[in-house]
Amino acid sequence: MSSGPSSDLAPDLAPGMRERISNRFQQHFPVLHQDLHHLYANRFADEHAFALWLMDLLSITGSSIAQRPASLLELDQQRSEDTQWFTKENMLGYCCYVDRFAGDLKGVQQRIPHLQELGVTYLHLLPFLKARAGENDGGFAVADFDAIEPPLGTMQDLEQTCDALRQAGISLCSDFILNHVADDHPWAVAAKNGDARYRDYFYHYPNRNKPDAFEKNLGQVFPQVAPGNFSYVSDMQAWVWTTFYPYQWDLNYRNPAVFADMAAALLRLANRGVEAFRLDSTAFLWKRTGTKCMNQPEAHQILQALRSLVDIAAPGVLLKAEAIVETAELPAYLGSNNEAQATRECHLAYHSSLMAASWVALAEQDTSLIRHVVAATPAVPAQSSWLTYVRCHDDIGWNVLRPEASLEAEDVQQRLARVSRFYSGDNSYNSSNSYARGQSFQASDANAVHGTVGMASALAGFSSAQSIEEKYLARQRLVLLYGLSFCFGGMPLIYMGDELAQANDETYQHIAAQAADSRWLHRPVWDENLYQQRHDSLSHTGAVFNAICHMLQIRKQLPQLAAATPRQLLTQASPAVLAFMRGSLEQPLLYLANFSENNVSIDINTLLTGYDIPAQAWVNQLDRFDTGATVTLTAYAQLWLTPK
Ligand code: OTU
Repeated sequence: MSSGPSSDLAPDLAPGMRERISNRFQQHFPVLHQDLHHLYANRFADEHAFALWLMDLLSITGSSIAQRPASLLELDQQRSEDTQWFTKENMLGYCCYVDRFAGDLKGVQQRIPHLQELGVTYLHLLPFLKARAGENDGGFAVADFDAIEPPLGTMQDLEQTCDALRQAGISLCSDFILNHVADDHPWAVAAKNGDARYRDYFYHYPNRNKPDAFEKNLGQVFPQVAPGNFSYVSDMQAWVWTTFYPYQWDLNYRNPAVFADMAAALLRLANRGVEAFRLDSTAFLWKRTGTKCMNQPEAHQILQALRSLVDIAAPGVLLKAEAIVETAELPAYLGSNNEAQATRECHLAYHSSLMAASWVALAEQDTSLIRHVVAATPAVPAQSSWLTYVRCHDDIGWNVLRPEASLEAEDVQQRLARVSRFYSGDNSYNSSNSYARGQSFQASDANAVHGTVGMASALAGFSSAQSIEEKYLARQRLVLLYGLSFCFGGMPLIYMGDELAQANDETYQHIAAQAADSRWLHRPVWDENLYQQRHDSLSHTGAVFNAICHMLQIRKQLPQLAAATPRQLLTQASPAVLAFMRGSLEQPLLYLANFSENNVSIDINTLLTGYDIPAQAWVNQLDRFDTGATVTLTAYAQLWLTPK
């Protein structure tokens, strides 16, 4: 399609570009059409009306391409030629709040050297778009998708920051909060003012009949501070669906205008230079009576339609699903390889079960539960990847592990509650003292299982450690969990402060807008003093920083650790040890990790029973020492073994 009516849309396109765009359109439009038809055709009077709406959406997409800066078109092209770019063994994420990390967006640019020292290639900046005035859930209540939260800078600063990061080989990831908007977003304001068009952007009910019917099956994200899923809004004279805080109004994706407006907002941000979007709360996008209103097929269709649009208009851009759901529900967010019906959805998805289970393994000094999680994790479709992590800005939610926990004899509730108590520093755990110094999140009693808050270092025992031995063990635990996130297969993400073993921040308790939400315990401000200590290997911080950087250096040289490389759980190890193989039988990498405080010996030949791998000598890539057939793992030690 080298000529035709669309020719004057983007007259300055580089040679070949028009054809490439046309190819993308031909490749992805059928899927887009199918998804949108399925979701929305019934909202229109007839097929013709639906087609007109779709044309509108395509024209927005076309203008988005026409307005896309040349450098980003170039990036799109590079990435279409190397679609595995984000799955490589050198990919490393870093996650932080703009203000807490660096003051503002300009400040982020000043911190590029730190990111480069770690080898970061992907920077997730927590919400920085203009947020609701007053309380706003750390920016997760967005008032304007086209403006930056004023203290953090301007749109121009965002563009410059994207640019500067790109020059440094780092992709900027922005949250895109697509499940809800703030109650002072213009759409919500219009709805409150009685504008029928915008009332239909939200779910609202004149009385409690429907809300009560829904509530029978719904969970609660913030049971203490925001119980229930509906809030009465007197201006609307209605109950509005608010899954999270009452000021976060769920968007009504049954309305095609919502989809179109949100897609357009995403494409505008992509044209500013944002290279990845963390799609917040994806599980909640579609509501259906009689269900938990999570993981509905239509939620996946919405994401697949967004993916098609991005593949057409900005194929260099990544979509990352944030769906904190049970292991079995996770893979669908990455699409499927199913021959009959392959689908493309998000490029990346958080592996929250793996994260939570790694903390359970530490607390229990036993890997039974995490083994179930690993066993339940299928290979991901081509060109997609897990996002592996140790901590993030949210609580560690234990409930996602219920299916795996129920495979074992102990009562699920008791077991997870015990873990939760352990991390809040309860000394009655296993008759030994708990080293952890976190807190329970949104739990009203000690036997409720919701989540745990606290910085990784506090949960791993730094804050309580007195002796050199205790400090050493705390470091080992933290490094153990990061090592797992580096080896599992996925893009690992460092949560700001963990690389410096930064402690909890108790000050939130005195800040009115934060006091009710203990997740602020683990959202500290960057600690310049610790940063200055990072090369002092005699300091706590220095030892952790050094260990993390060392693992990352080694990881980059091991193609077995790329996200797409196969993984086999090895079951013939002691209960305290998690073991899996990455790579091929010809070039395997064995990952062995001791989640207990005791020394454990492992016979490698026994471990490899059933695999066609010859008895041979192995080298631990972490220290370059050779090992014999029997290896001993000291407290919380890990080995990354390759054949000698
Ligand atoms: C997401 O979180 C964000 O990560 C939170 O920071 C926001 O508060 C929330 O959405 C609303 O925007 O379940 O899949 O249990 O894990 O709120 C969405 C607390 C979520 C978070 C939960 C979460």
